[in-house]
Amino acid sequence: MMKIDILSLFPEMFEGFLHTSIIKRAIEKGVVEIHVHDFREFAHDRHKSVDDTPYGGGQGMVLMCQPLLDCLKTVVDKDALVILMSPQGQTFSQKMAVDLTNEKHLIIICGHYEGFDERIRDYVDMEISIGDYVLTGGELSSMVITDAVTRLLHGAIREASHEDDSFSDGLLEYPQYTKPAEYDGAKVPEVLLSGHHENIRKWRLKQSLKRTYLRRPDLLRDRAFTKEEAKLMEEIQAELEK
Ligand code: 4GY
Repeated sequence: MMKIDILSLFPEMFEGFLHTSIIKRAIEKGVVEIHVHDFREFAHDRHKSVDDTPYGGGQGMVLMCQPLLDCLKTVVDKDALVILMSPQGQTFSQKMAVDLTNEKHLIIICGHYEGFDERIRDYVDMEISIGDYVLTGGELSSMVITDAVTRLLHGAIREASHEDDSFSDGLLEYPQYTKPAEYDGAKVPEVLLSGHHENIRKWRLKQSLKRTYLRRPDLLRDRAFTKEEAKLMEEIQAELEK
């Protein structure tokens, strides 16, 4: 059982997320325990302030240490990995999601509107960005991390159903089809109807390689190709030159 505590000024943003689909089921099954904490509750003044003007002047406000770190103290334990969501962190990846499944307890800090007092980082183990763009807050980012990690935990989804994911083997997924065998004149590739499992496996591997080569060549840059993959790559390049 993994525990995830999320510190946010907008706990209502998590309502739909925690009560839908695979995340809802993972919580019901006891695969993960997720709690959202409103750190505004730890503000001491009558306006419940969580931010203040920046020293040195300038636009906007800065999240202050006290409410956030007092809230953190109520959830932290010896097993906790404290994560700060920000565009200045390491870019999130499937590998990071897999690595995080080894943790017992994640604490994820979400800012909103403004930056963090730099001293908050003294209490943080890891800073993660979900990509090079700026959101209004870290809430969506924390849901991205929580979602990607939770679905990998044992019992969250059908075992081995994530071994075929794009990225799990460093390649994009092959094209998939379901009934009917012909829709509006567009046919399902013959090999998939053949029942010939070895031919299907090879076709899928080739499609994965081709799709990755065309859409995400960066993923192939330092890949150690198997003999079979190297041969398929030559076929793909020859076919594309025609
Ligand atoms: N990108 N990855 C991100 C983000 C919002 C101002 C600091 C991101 O993770 N978080 O854009 N966060 C900002 C808003 C305060 C967080």
